[in-house]
Amino acid sequence: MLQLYAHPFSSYCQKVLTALYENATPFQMRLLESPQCEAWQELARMWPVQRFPVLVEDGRMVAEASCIIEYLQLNHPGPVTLLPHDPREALEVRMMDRFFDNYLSTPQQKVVFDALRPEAERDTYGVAEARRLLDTAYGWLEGVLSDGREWATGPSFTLADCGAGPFLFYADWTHRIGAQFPRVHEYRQRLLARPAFARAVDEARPFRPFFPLGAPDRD
Ligand SMILES: N[C@@H](CCC(=O)N[C@@H](CS)C(=O)NCC(=O)O)C(=O)O
Repeated sequence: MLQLYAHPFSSYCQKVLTALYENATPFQMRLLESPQCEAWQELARMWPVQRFPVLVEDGRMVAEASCIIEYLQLNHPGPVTLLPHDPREALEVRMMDRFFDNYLSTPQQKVVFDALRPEAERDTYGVAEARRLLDTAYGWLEGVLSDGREWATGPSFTLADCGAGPFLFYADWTHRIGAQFPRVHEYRQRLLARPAFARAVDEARPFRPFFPLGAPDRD
C-alpha cells in the first residue's frame, strides 16, 4: 500500500492528492499533524529537509510532488495520463509545472511564511519582490491562456494542472489575481470545478482558520 506523508491544507500535498484522486489510486494517509507526531518523526528520519509530501512504497521513499506524480504514473498508471507519453508533449507539461512551482508557489509561500515571522524579522523587500513576481506570473499565464486552451498545456488535464490548482487557489488568497487577468480567473474556476481538486479543497476546509493571512470567505 502506498503511504503518503502529507497534510490536507498544504498546497504541494494537494498537488499530489489531485493526481491520486484523478486515477482513484488507493493510498494510506500518514497525517503530519504536528512536528511532534509519529508520522512527522518518520518523515524527518527519511527526508531531513522535512518538506512534504513524501510517498513511500515497499520501503522506497519518493520526495518532491512532481517526482511523486511521475512515480505514480510509472508504477500505478490509471485512466488519466498526467504526463504525456510523447516526450515533446511531456516537455511542455514539465515546463508549465516548473512555472507553477517556481513562479507562483515560491513567491506565494514567501508572502505567507513572512507573515509567520516575528514582526522584527520580517523581510519587507523580499515580500514586495514576491508580490511583483506573482503579478508577472499572472500576466504571463494570461497570455498563455489567450489561445483558448482548457488546461495548462491544451485539452488534457496533466501534471501541470495538478499544481496549478492549489497554487492559483492560494496565490489568489495571498495576492489577488487582478481583474486584468480574466483568463487566469476562469482557469482557476475550472480547476476548482475539477472533481479531483475540488475533493482536495473540501478536505482542507476545516483548516482554513489557520491560514496566516486570514482565509477569505469564498471558494
Ligand atoms: N519542492 C517541494 C516543496 C514542498 C513544500 O514546500 N511543502 C511545504 C508544504 S506546502 C512544506 O513542506 N512546508 C513545511 C516547512 O516549510 O517547514 C515539492 O515540490 O514537493
